[in-house]
Amino acid sequence: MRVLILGGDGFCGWPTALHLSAVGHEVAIVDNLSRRNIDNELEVTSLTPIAPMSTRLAAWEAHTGVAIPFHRFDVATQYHRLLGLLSEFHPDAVVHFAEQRSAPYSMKSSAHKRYTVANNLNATNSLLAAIVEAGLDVHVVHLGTMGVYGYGTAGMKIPEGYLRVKVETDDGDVVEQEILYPPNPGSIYHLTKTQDQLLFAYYAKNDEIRVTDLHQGIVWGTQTPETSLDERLVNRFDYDGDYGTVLNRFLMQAAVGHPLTVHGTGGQTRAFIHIRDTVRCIQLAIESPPARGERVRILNQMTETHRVQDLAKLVSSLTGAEIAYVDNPRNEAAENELFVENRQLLDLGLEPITLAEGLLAEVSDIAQRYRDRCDLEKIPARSLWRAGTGPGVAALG
Ligand code: NAD
Ligand code: USQ
Repeated sequence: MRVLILGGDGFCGWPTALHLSAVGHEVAIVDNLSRRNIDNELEVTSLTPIAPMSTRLAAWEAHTGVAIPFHRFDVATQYHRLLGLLSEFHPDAVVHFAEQRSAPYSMKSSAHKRYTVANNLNATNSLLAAIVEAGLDVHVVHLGTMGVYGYGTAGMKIPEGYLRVKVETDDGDVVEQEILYPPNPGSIYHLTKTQDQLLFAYYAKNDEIRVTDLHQGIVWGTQTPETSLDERLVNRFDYDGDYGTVLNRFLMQAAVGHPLTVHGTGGQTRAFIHIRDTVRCIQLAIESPPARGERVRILNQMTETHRVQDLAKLVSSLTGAEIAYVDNPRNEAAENELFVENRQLLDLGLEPITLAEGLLAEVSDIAQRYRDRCDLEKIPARSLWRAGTGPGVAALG
């Protein structure tokens, strides 16, 4: 298949591009390098030394003989570049990662809120409008988030996208329907993902665009077999207070001797998936597309749920790291249960990598190896969900 990867320089996009290329798909990448520019803005770098794009691509070609074309432009604002590329490359599938993905970054200021909304919604709408204008039958595979559901349940498993409801009509009959699970975002970033869902539902209904929306949990780990081939192919590892996600942060903190920064009581339960399973899930999704005219296919892309305090205790037991319970900078439930349905990807053949198998290798291979590149100043999470709250300002509530 011909596969266009939007956001193919990022943490999930780069290993996905290499994996799909390795299994024989014809891959091209689009990225505006905004993530690298945000590193400049935040004055931080990936813990792993990521190579410039041309070096990455040359290394891949040297190892495999396969060239991956790279197009540097902004999917949200350079509509005609996108339209031209779609018409010329004629992809069977487009994998859409090209969004601002950090919740703390999206909450830093009104400018960051506006950027995140404009970038994410325009990227998604431009892609869908361009597919319609180009007259193509393309399968769009989008990376959504578990956070569209919120993280609470009424004691049931969170279903894969749609909730079966019974409604009483005016004449007393009971009608059963499936509706999009009620959105309940916890940040401006997560809000954009709930709005993406409506764009997909509309274009699937009106234009019969085939869409798979992968509601992904928190990705942990760094390397895949392809990115491990050569240091020039190494994947990025974000550890800073804005882009670092919780488990990778704990692994890095343990490696540099920093206490593990548990927000609040650590009673928050979240869904997780290893990066090697991410790339495999995307392959499974593009290789089993929905039919034209089918409603948006929604899959929960996660393999395990864990409570933040349990993750901290696990990393501490493996490494001897101290645990620090810090005031939570976010406005989120202090405690929640989380049960998630993920049958569809398992039925397609996913064999999950568990935390138990992968954690120690990650600590020694990546966090220890690159620990000297860590800037300790960048570890605290300083982005506040509400002005006048958070670390050093409010007591835990
Ligand atoms: P990332 O920031 O590392 O990668 C996103 C890439 O898209 C970057 O290279 C960036 O430069 C590019 N990009 C952003 N806006 C663009 C635009 N307008 N035009 C062109 N390129 C643009 O993020 P990631 O961790 O790889 O996440 C990829 C996707 O997966 C995101 O949509 C994110 O919401 C989703 N996701 C990520 C995680 C996670 O834990 N990392 C979990 C669930 C879902
Ligand atoms: N947390 C800590 N300590 C830290 C960092 C985070 O306790 O040092 C807590 C947070 O308060 C939160 C939880 O860990 O309760 C998860 O935070 P996170 O930064 O790991 O994840 P999140 O902000 O939810 O975002 C990440 C990705 C996002 C993706 C989402 C999937 O950045 O792109 O959509 O995970 S999910 O969480 O399932 O919605």
